Amino acid sequence: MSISQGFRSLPGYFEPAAQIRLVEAIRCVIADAPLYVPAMPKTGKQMSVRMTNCGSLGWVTDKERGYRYQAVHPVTERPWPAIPCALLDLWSGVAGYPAPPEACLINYYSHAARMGSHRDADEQDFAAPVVSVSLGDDAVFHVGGPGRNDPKTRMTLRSGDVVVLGGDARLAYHGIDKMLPGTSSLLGEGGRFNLTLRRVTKPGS
Ligand code: MD3
Ligand code: FE
Repeated sequence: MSISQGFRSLPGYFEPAAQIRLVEAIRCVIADAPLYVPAMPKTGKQMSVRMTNCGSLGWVTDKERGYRYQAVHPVTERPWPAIPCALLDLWSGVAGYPAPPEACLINYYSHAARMGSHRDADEQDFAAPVVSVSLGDDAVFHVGGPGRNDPKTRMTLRSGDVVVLGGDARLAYHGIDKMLPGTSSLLGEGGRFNLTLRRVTKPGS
């Protein structure tokens, strides 16, 4: 089965100046809602990616309560900051969905970080796509199909790239195999931010 129907890649969607403005907005979010160390459900094994969110809901995970969306930061217990306007505009432009995103998950990858193959299935509304923005160093990404063992395609995600995951691709397995250090000068500290915009609830529910 092909995921190509719902997988839309928009390489270089954000030009360099727009990437710089987006990073500034993300740093403002992180000043209010610091990156924290997520842990796997049950085992408590720490993930190598650091996370935070903006929006009315944020995706979090810890040993005791597992994967979920919640309205407050797990450490500060404050509401998440608002989603920056540039990201709401992005959603309006590419999502093809009649309601705004509720969550923007911010993942930070150091050079050693990766993300194992998984599906994004904690949302109530799979009719809405996931919209992803990459900022900073390149990363090798894989996407397969709805089954864990379906054949995978690998590609490089670069700074400024946007990917829209809808249709068949919405529930495809995917992950980040490795970082390619030193491939971008956008972030002084190196590494990579990935932003994923998501609709969590069905509009009007
Ligand atoms: C394909 N993030 O946060 S973004 C995640 O680069 C996540 O941080 C990765 O997977 C990252 O859940 C990949 C691209 C992406 C996002 C969602 C998808 C690809 C996807 C959902 C279905 C299929
Ligand atoms: Fe994912």
